[in-house]
Amino acid sequence: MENGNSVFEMQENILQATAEEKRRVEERAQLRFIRMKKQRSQMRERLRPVSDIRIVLLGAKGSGKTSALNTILGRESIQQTSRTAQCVVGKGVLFGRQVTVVDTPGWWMNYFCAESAIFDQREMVLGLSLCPPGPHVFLLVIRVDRAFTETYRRSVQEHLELISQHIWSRVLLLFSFGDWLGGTTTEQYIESEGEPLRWLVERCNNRYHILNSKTKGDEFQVRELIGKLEEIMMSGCSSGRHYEIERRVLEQLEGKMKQEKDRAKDRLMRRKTQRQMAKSQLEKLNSLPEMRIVLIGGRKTGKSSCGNTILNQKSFDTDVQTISCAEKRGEIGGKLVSVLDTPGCFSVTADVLTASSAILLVINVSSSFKDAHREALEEQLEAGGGRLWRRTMVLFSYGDWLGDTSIEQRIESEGESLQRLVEKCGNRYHVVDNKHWRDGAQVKELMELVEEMMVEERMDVLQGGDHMSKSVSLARDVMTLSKKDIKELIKRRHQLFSDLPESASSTPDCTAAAQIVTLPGHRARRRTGFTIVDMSYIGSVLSGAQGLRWSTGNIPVWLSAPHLTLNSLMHPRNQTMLLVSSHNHHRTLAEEDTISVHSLCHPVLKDRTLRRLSESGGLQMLIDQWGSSSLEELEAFIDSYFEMVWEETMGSCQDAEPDRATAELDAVIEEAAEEKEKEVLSSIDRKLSKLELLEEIRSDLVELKQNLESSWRAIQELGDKNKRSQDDTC
Ligand SMILES: Nc1nc2c(ncn2[C@@H]2O[C@H](COP(=O)(O)OP(=O)(O)OP(=O)(O)O)[C@@H](O)[C@H]2O)c(=O)[nH]1
Ligand SMILES: [Mg+2]
Repeated sequence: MENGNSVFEMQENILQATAEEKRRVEERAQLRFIRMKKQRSQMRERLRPVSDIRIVLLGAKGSGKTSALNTILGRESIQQTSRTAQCVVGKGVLFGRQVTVVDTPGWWMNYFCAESAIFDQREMVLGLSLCPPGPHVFLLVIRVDRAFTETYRRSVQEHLELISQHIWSRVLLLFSFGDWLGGTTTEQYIESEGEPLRWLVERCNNRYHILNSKTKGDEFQVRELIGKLEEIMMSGCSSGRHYEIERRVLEQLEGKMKQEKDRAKDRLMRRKTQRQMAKSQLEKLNSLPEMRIVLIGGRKTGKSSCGNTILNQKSFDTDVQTISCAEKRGEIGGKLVSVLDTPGCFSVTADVLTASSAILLVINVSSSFKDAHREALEEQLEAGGGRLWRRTMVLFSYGDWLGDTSIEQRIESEGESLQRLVEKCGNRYHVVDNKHWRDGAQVKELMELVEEMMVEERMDVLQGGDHMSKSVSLARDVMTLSKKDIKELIKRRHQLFSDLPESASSTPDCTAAAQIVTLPGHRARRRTGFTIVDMSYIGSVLSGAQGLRWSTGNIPVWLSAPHLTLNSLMHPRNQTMLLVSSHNHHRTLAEEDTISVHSLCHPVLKDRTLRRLSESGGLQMLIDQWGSSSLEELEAFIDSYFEMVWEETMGSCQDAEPDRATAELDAVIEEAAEEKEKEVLSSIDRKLSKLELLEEIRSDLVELKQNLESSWRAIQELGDKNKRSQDDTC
């Protein structure tokens, strides 16, 4: 055994190389020290008494700027609870000089300018205006306990040059956490740290100072620093003058800031009003017994951390990159909440969503947000068909970054990309600080916001609105109705399907109570679909045995007022509040009995035509008509057909979902489920066989298309050849 005595022996050559490097560092450190002393003595010759020194502190986040301010001004250093997000100014009299120190917000040490938030970039520049008419010196604070990498070097250079490319003649490097060095001299540290730091020291013309903010009352280090600052003030081009930011630039920045503040106020007001409206809607519904949250976002935006904060436990791993979806559950304020964490850039597809799924787009508030970020998020969300925005809100992570600034200020300053995204989410947003993940108040508010967000969809479902949301969320909404309402709803739901042909064929009868209002076309389109309530049917149910028929005939109608419940609907007073779409009314009546692609794509006829189609098995007839239909019609037909399958399947599942209901509700739902079970299963079988047929036709069409394309190419080639030979002959 080479190392038989079990003592670790270093290889001789490594030892020699290390000793050699140490000797070289020592040599260079001595040379640097001598150079520094020489430069200082030259500058001291020009010293004149100074009565006023204005300083701006610059540096990455956590570099020790605020501690440096306190040490310089001889203040008690208190443990910082929040980040310095806006510039702070401190003043004091030191050794007979009036000293002003401006503390500025730092940037992430591994971020280049393009990655830093606009607000932070601008705040750093605006710091100069807090020590009018301008600073004499900039102190660039660098921690000595962190490796100084090339990335950090570039990040420092880019951020400082935001102020001016000529800033360097006024910069002094202030090494913080000086106690870390122990017996090592500053020069030895500089020489051993590597090329990026040496580059920076040279850029600052070999000006540096070490500060130990842990030693209280060490006046010597501050006196020495003030001396060095005065030397800079007298040196080279500055010779006593201060740096002044261009007045025009300053005015522009301040003007922009003011506009943003005003817009931020408006946004906040708008959000408050929206929330009030949603809350008043929510009062008419019971609170959701459970909730599902899907976290979506780019890489390293804090999705998993947000999941942990929401569930108030370390459910998701934040030390490693998330590479697959994971769902965890917990209870928040008596509500069952499940959170789905997803990998960065995960695309939301329908299969990961359930009825009460809310989507939170996680955005790191400490980073810049550009068009590319917005487009990526939009792509992620629209992978599922693009209908998810109404149940989506923005969740800003890194709330601790905001310090004493508001999220609205950030949204307004970051630019159009972020504003557009927030608007797409209906101006719904929230901030969480995952560093203080035990703070329950932030989660409580988030839960409220999510519930408010879902209210619109739930109301739509109850009133027969958006067909997609209805199919996935009716089950939960049923739970929030009173028991009487539930019975009524299930009864009517069944009746609605069986009774429809009868009500459709009956002669409409005008009553004075009904007032018909026409909806604009675009709203009508949005509202049509499988969940349209046939009011002629509801009218007859509500009016009892006498069989009151509403003047709507067989035209589907929906409720105008979101607050209407089934009970209120029964009240005669509300009959005047029913809306009806007369969209293509004449055509509806003329075509009501025809099963055609056209009638399927017709917003009003689609519902009933589909039902007839599924009953009659007349799919083949329709397929035969495709040739004469437009592509849009064909697409609409396929969409409709799938929706129908989904709707009927989900509808029956909802009826059969017993575990979250009360005993009475269980009984009602079970009864309904049994009734429907066989019918639904056989209906699914029938639909599956039709889907198979569709698939076959699709592959036939693909083949046909390919054949046509190759024939077309061949014809073109032939034509070209003929033309060429004709040309040759000429
Ligand atoms: N200071 C602070 N750090 C945070 C916050 N949120 C997340 N972090 C940190 O950011 C890093 C990344 O957080 P993750 O939650 O793993 O981010 P992710 O989006 O899940 O990352 P991927 O799954 O890899 O895409 C971790 O080191 C977190 O501690 C926050 O609000 N404040
Ligand atoms: Mg993760």
